[in-house]
Amino acid sequence: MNVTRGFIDACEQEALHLSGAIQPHGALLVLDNVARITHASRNLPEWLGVEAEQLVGAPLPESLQDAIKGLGDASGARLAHDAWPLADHDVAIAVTRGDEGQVLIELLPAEDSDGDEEAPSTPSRRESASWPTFRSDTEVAASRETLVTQLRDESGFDRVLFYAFLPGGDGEVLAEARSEAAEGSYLGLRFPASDIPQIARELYARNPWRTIPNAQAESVEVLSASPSRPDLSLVDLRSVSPVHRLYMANMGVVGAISFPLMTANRLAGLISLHAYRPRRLAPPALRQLADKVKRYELARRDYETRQRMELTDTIERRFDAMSREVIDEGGLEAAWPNIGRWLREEFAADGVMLDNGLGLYSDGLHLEPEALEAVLAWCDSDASSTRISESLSRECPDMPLSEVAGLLASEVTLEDGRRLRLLLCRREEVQEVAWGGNPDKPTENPSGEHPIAPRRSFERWVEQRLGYSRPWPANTHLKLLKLRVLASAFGRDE
Ligand code: BLA
Repeated sequence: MNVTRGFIDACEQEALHLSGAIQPHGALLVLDNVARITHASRNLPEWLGVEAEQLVGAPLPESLQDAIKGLGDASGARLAHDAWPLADHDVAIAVTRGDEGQVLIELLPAEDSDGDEEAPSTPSRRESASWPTFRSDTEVAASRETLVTQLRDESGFDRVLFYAFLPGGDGEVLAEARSEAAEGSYLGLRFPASDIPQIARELYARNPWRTIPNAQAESVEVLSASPSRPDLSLVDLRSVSPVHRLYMANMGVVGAISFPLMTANRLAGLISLHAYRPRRLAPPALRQLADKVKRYELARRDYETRQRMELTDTIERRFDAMSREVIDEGGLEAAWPNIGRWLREEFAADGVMLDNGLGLYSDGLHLEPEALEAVLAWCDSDASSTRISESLSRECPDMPLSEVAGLLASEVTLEDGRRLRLLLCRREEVQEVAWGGNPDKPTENPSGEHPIAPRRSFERWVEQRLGYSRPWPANTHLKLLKLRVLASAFGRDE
């Protein structure tokens, strides 16, 4: 049996939102939609001076009733009170509307803290509402550096990582800021997708941040009126998965904060803050850091939209010129020497093949007939009109040995029903990928104390990747979409 696979599957099944427990630095009350307490954390006496057992089934105590006034009805609606007078001191309160209409009330310390000590508060500065205008990829990269450095300075954490996901779910550290306490660098390293299960990614996409002030602290049980556990999807106090606590311990990390990086409503990465001792920030400081991340995100999205528009424009102009050339030459056969060369340059490919239903043209690196047949069958096995691969030998195992490792395939149906197919080919280039630990060993079983545990070593581990081409650039999809501009000209052949 593949033990590692089994373990990862088990992690993917862990219902994080139904842990039935919270982290001990705060307390939780859950109200149903008729404002009766259905769940209460066992540590409530420290906060309200009342036993959790007495609260379950009762209405919300008077001292908190005003705190939930004005909460919207939509799931995910939030209210924040940074200093709410409770008994003899101020607490922070986060109120959230759950998916079933319930009200989630988190009571939190109003001050930042370093271990048992109260930490000097993060200075609260008013940030401007505007965001910068980036003019080049270099400026975007420089602003990532600035962002992680500012987050480290303002949070007092030891290491800040800008961690971006790649198409398959693995992630890469694109920027890093660290204090003297942080040994070694994670910059440029990749981490396997299994380090952050899908269910955790979905939760991070729905919350403004995930905080773990002390991964070593014991969690606190949440008491229920019924056998059902509360849904803690939108509760930041949610207890930490035992697997992730071990992972953090293996990395030497005690305190963590993650901020989501979103692209088109999908989690595209995380900014991850590490502390080597317990460290907790109060909501105003967290909001300030989250605002900084948001402003970077807005600027980046704005830049990408402008880039896409400019690129669409220039591609259209170049594609128009090509289609005029085919028409001027009287058909594809006569124009092919120029068109073939141009397509290779446009897509930075080592070769191109074009089948317009009347003839097959090729230039440079190409698939031999048997390999071509296997690749076309692979293309047809998918409903989409485009296929992109950086490793055909892996994705299309029926293909006989070929020099072609990377492929872009696109098909367009012409007006007369003929199928026009374009295949762009790249040869293999041996690549080195640096991982944070061996990605084939996401787990280890060193002590027997836990059946299996996350890997222990995050040392740079270099993989030589065979059978891959250089990755196709991010704007490839855009170009393939615009190929339709060329299709009718490419269909001409007399
Ligand atoms: C969560 N895993 C996370 C989080 C990060 C990582 C950032 C978010 C919580 C946090 O802020 O700590 C992973 N941390 C990283 C990576 C880097 C980093 C890649 O700093 C790179 C520098 N983890 C495993 C395995 C499993 C697993 C094998 O290694 C199980 C399959 C699980 N990771 C796991 C779980 C969570 C998690 C369950 C959710 C923790 C929670 O929110 O309770």
